[in-house]
Amino acid sequence: MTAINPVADLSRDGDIAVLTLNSPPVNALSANVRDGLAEGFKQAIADKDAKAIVLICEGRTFIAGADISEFGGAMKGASLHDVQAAMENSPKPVVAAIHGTALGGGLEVALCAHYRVAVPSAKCGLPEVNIGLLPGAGGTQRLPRIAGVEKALEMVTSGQHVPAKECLAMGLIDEIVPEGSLRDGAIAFARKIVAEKRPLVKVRENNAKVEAARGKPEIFQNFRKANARKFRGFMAPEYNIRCIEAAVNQPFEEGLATERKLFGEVMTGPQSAAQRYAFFAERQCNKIPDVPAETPTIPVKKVGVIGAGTMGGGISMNFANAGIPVTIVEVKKDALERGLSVVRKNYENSAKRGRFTMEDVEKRMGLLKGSLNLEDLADCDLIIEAVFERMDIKKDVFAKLDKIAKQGAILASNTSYLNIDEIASATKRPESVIGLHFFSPANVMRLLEIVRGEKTTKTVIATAMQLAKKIGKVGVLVGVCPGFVGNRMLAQRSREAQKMILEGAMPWDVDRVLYDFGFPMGPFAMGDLAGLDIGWVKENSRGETLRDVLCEMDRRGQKTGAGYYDYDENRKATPSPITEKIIKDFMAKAGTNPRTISDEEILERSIFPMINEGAKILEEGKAIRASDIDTVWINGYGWPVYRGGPMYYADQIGLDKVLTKMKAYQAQMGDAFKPAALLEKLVAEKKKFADLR
Ligand code: T1G
Repeated sequence: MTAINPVADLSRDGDIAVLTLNSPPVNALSANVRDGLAEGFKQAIADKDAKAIVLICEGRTFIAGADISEFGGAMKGASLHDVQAAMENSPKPVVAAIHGTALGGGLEVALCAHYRVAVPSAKCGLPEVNIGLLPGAGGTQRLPRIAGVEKALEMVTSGQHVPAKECLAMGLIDEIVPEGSLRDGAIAFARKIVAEKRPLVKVRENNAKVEAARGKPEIFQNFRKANARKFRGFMAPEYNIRCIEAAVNQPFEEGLATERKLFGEVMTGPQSAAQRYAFFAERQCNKIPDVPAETPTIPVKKVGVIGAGTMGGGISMNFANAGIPVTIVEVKKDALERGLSVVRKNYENSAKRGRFTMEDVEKRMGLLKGSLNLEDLADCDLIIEAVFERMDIKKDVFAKLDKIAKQGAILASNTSYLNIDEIASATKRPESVIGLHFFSPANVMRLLEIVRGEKTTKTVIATAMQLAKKIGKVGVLVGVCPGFVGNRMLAQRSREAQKMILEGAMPWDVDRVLYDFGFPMGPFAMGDLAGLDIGWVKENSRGETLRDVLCEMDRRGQKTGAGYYDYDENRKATPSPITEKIIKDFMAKAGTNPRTISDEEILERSIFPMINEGAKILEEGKAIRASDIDTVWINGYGWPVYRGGPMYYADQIGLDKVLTKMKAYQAQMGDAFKPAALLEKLVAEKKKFADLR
């Protein structure tokens, strides 16, 4: 075996050369890896006793893409394009051996091999769109030549990881080899194609599938139309589509040039910078300064959930999806049965959409057991309470759990803003109490705010963070304060939204500005969706607020066909003259003369107080870093990922601008806009939130 460089070595198995990469954590195409590939292929091709070459990787995965951490800096080392050319023009067969996830540049390298084999658990994808890019090493030109235009469009704009079986069916890989025997399987395959004198297949020369789509612009028009809502505001999906169009309408080399030009545009644009920031921000959340990575964790083999309502059911689904059995406890039989039937319906809907089979539904439902007795949770490793958002009820539940749960069990509350320390005080084991704040719908939203109490142990925290990843959530560790991070900042935006519609803006003005900013919907449309009567008690309602009046009129949101908006039978919203009149009556009663509020003011008053609250959260140590706050808002509240998150956005527009505006609004509207000390400090020091470590 010859060590080519620290991350690549070349060996021979009989007449087959084997070029092996080993560059943890994911064999990303760093300068070292590209150098190792360039030199490795040069030597393997020059080796006259080697009849074919296998490219394989050690560690968890085949090459998972370009090294994103290199972007933005000067590229060193061999060019990826030269490596690909060497592979494609090799006079002897090159076989890519895939395990884990061959993604981005990794798949683009594999597409320059003459053949590809993979183990059954392997997946392939071109997920550059998720970081605001497009496959910049020929992927948009080669993939449609193998998979066809429609499949290529779907893959490059969704970033999906396609399982090996499907890759085989579409011709993306040529053979599936036994799990755990990738090296032997790839070498045997290489030997076979040498013995059979199979051709040196160059993907770039397969034009049949792209020519079949030539003169059919409707393929692209229909695709754009069908995905307009999903792609709204993003640059990268459209740029990916244009590259696939180039593969259809231009010869290969010209298509490659188009891809290179468009890649340069997205790479240097603001959206990709924000999305690459968000990619690393999400992974930073796992790094907790006082909880080392090697902190021991508690095995969670059985989970208990108290409450089978919307949240309890959704929470339970997360664990069933990960193969972890759940016992769901309710107080009343009909509530339990209703809850379980909602879960079943959710699963069956997913099966109808082809996300999984009916067999999967039964497997998941088989992991969910209903019960009317808390005592049935005695052997659970983790118990999550998802009952009414009232401290007295939660403390009562935790006091009971303290007597029932086994020693060492983790007791978690799904509270969205209540004090975890106070809840923990109802038990004799505060060290085992933690907050697990799921976001509705709990089986869909990726964010999980993990709330550490004063006495929560590092083991419990480390277990919660690990479990978040296992159930496909983005776990962000936050501190105890009303609303933790997300809802505490949301309260700032909600307050200003409610004030602005009593100063002259209408709900649909505020919603439009935030929708155009990139949120999926504004606060009023969100209120109608969730229901305006959450926490509203009819008996106590005095018609003193707009929400009271709307609820008293049974205008409780989409579910009653009217809320802030009027809804038609398809739940299409239109601004309501009834709401407008109620607002005007409120203003008349208050003696307020309506004024025109500019879109700029609506946006600033919605977002700047949130940023300011984020600064206070950092001052108080309720979030570890600014990028954690951004991760909360992107994954829990629909902040447009191409704007990086509220704190990143503030850094981009300039903290001095935020401070100046906050002071101006404070002078006009009072101390709700009083700048946080940290904001003042950073501006004085000409620093950004990103400079905080
Ligand atoms: N570059 C650099 N570091 C990366 C990386 C990458 N491409 N992918 C992962 N990491 C780091 C990550 O930061 C973390 O580091 C560790 O690896 C484990 O990641 C030319 C231009 C591969 C599915 O977009 O989707 O190719 O926190 O926690 O959950 O056309 O990582 O441990 O220090 O996510 O098992 C295209 C991105 C790049 C793939 C593994 N490729 N990565 O998931 O582990 S652009 C991607 C992922 C490109 C070409 C274009 C996932 C994963 P640390 P992890 P995981």
